[in-house]
Amino acid sequence: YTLGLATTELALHAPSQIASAMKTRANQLGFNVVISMTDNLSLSACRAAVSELMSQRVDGVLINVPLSNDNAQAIAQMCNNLPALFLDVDPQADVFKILFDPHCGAEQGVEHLLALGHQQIAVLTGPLESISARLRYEGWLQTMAKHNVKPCTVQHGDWSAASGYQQALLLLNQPERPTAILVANDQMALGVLRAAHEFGLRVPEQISVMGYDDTEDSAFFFPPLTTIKQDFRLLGHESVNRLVDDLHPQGDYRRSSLLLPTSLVERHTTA
Ligand code: IPT
Repeated sequence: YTLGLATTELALHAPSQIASAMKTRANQLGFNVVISMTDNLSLSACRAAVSELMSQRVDGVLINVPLSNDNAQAIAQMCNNLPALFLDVDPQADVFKILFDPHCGAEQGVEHLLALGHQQIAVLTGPLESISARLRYEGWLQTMAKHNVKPCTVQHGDWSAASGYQQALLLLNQPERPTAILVANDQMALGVLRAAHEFGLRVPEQISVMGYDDTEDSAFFFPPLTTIKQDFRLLGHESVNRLVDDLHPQGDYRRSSLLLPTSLVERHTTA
């Protein structure tokens, strides 16, 4: 078999680690993976990536591109009889999917900071065109509201370390300084750590930073990053297994979607 992977920007750490984990699993099973990458978050870019895979006669597709419910439906329709597994959609989306529970991850981050006594919490979201960025943001707000807390500032980045740095500079320049920053991914948190350093703020003594992803390098940031782990190796393994099961369903096989848990990894950027 040949599997197709339509993915968002592979220069980002999470999508590249997911692609790597899929390749590893596919190789173990003796399958090939061909990759097509989108260069923006539009529906037409995703359509183009999927049709490029279809023209290479793949047997099934993995779709790691953020898609709203309507757009996921549109892509599922376009795939028609070709098995398609989605990795970046709403847990409610009515498609074949495997996802980390965004609500669980957002809740773990907020509750950790609240348990440490933080009340002045700033948030730095991912790009709001991304469904996962929106769901993490919503989860933060809901969990904070449950504890009668509101974010003291909200900024939006684009997942890159550069955007984390730039947005943190804006955030730290405001008169009311947060005691903690909730960041939607580890790469932006890397930029936040540099900004805090440039402001002469000690992490975690003067400001706490919470990441999201637990990509490979996060344990080597300075200080080592406290974050929410999404086990990308497991995601790669499970997604390939499930897509392959779907190619030639046997016995009483029924296609089943999966919601994976996230977990808090406490290192040294929160106190
Ligand atoms: C998501 C990552 O958490 C984030 O850091 C960013 O890389 C994003 O992907 C890119 O789309 S993980 C995804 C499976 C929701």
